[in-house]
Amino acid sequence: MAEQPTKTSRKSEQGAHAKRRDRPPGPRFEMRISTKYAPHEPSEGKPLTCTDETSLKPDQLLELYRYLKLTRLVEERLVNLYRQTKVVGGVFRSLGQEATAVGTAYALQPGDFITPLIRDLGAVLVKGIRPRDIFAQYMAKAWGPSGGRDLNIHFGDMGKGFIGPISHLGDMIPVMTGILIGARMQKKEIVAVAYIGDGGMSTGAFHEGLNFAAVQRLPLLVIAEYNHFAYSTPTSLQTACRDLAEKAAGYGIPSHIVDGNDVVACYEVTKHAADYARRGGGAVLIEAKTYRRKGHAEHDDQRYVAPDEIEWWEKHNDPVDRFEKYLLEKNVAKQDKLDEIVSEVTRAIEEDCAWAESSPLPEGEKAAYGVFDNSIVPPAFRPPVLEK
Ligand SMILES: Cc1ncc(C[n+]2csc(CCOP(=O)(O)OP(=O)(O)O)c2C)c(N)n1
Ligand SMILES: [Mg+2]
Repeated sequence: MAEQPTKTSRKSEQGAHAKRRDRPPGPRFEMRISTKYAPHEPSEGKPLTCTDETSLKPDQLLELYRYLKLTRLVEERLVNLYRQTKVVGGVFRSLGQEATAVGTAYALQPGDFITPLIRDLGAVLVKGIRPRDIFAQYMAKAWGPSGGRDLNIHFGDMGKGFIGPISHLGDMIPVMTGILIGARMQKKEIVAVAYIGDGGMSTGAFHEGLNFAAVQRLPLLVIAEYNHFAYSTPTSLQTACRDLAEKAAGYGIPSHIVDGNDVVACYEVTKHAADYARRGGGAVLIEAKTYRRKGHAEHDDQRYVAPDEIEWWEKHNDPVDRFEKYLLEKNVAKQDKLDEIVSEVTRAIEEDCAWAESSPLPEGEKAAYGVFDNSIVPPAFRPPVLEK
């Protein structure tokens, strides 16, 4: 007959289980929100610039400036194309929040992965996608990255670490979690960044994905863009939290609040979080405080926005103006150097746009190919009986 466990041995067994359940060790509840790079009021009425504390070298700062201008000017060109009815679908601007996408993506290593959303064109450009691909994609041209099958930033480039997003908000969080599990199995040390809006954070997929990443201690950085709106819904009607960063406590992961209009702060905070994640610390939530100065897309007349609000942000808290002031005040460059960068960017955009405009539209029947793996699923054509 098997020996009955004594009271003491049952107790020690429970102790072992309890120990295993007690992961990770540490205090029971700790709100780990770093506000080192959070927005602050301008001192003595001085205009805002960028954070002083940076490890970036002058060449890198100028490269950041180039990406900021590139993002803004590519989008301006897209608006022109839209007004000429050359764009298929909508144009989604990141006007006023370019520093978030550019600064965060610039902190990554070439092998790291991102999945952007519609306000993150800057991150796509930092990852090495050329403006010509963006123009051709928005115009649904045959030479575009999806060959006219999809629009705007709905394409990807695995080689460059750019996972194309699908429209369903929140769903890319579990996808990036899967990418990181795959990388871990292949013993690849990469970090992945998933961008999400204040609206997208209210989805079930966001919660499930981030919870799993946290439990698995995966190096996932979630950049939560607090830009005050989801379509016309203000963030105050989206969440009862004051700061999106508070949500990290529910997953047991650290979070940061960063001034999303300070490109240097966005870089620094992401660099710090990426180092932590790469060292095995696990997932991090970074909330970038910013403001969406255009409507959801070009068709949106923003009638729901309070009077003068957009003008206030344009005049007092524009990320490009702030960084220009910073570069000039810190003597990183003189005005003529900045003008030279803008001329070069403008020239590149003209060339790339002309190339994209010269592309043909795709042939209709080709759209049936390359949607599924055609070695498994044959392309679907309309049965002749329906043609009549
Ligand atoms: C699950 C899901 N619900 C609704 C939509 C429709 N939709 C597309 S963008 C958008 C607003 C998103 O707001 P936010 O997440 O704050 O991002 P922002 O546009 O401000 O960058 C909505 C509701 C969607 N694509 N997916
Ligand atoms: Mg939003």
